[in-house]
Amino acid sequence: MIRDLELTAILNSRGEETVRVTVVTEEGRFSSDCPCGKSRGSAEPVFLPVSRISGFFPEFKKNLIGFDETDFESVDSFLEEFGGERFSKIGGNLSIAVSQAVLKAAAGGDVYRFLGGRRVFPYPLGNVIGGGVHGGYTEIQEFLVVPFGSETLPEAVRTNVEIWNAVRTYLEARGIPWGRNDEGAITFKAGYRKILEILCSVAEDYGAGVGVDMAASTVFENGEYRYPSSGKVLDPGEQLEFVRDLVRTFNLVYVEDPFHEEDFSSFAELTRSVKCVVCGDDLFVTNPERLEIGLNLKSANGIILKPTQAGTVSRLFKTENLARKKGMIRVVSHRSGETCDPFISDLAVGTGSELVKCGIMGGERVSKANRLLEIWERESERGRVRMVRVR
Ligand code: 2PG
Ligand code: MG
Repeated sequence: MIRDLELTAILNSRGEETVRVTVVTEEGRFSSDCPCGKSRGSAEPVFLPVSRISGFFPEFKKNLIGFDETDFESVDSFLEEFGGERFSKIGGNLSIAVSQAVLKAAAGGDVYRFLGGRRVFPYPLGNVIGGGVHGGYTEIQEFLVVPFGSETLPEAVRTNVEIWNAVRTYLEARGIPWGRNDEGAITFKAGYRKILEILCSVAEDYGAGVGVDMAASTVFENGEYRYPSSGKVLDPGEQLEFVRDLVRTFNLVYVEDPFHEEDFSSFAELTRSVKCVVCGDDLFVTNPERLEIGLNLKSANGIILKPTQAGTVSRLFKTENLARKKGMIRVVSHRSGETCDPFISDLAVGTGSELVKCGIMGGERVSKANRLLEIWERESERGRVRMVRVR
């Protein structure tokens, strides 16, 4: 039974205030944190300032005391109903922190086991070079790698780190100044073509595939896609050509949010015409109703799953179930403003998802990789484990 809930105002990796919720039951104390995104879909839950949440939390928590934590779905139903439209009454940030902490309490320990996962592991989709609203010199937000050549999780994690270091070494050897952005991705002054040339040649040495998150809603203004760093202004048709050309020229294996979040039909045209994962993030915002629209229009073959977009874990599972039944590539994902809570690693293994987007460098990113390594270690001792088959 839930005996008490505690709220702590903590900081995320950008130094912004966020919430940690601790659920107290007879079995112990179970905490979870809420991360925060910068390239947010407009249909995402509303986040409330932590100071406001602190004000109503003492009254709010009375509603949850007495719930059976093992029936986490009932807690989630309460949060969804009481939270109102897009969780605007209680804050999607409070809601997901409560929901995750209750799931941890229900599991009584290992969330991935509670969810039934233990045999297949996701490939870590690693952000090597960055830009866009996360910081950098190009409008494309993330230049990613998938270590498909690796047969074990430890090898895959190591490969991503080696690729990140190889890019750093390349830049240092040429005296090119570089930095790190919100997600620990490398930033340096270069256009997207040069970046892709460098990353593709490094990735090839490691048998890894290359992808991008274009977070295209962030460059969309008055019906056009704007790329000030190269002076490009593209209408939707030209954007489609631009993305298609990128996929073909650089043999990309993964493209996330190549179009504005309401443009389901350009997504569908791209998905029809290229052979790679076309993934919807701001497009679907882990929302089952938006996924239904995308499935009817055949807009994408991949979907980002972010707890913060769903507002409760049950709502995420609803979207995830639908995506799995339809054979989509499921990508459990971190946010740019993260904490060290490795919850998404359990979620990725627990749901048997194909990919987990969790970054490569920085304590808040490494915490996810370390949890995956811990699960791998334990489960491989118990029997056969393998990387999920993606291609
Ligand atoms: C994304 C995410 C994570 P943010 O767009 O996929 O990489 O960014 O958390 O800023 O929305
Ligand atoms: Mg994205």
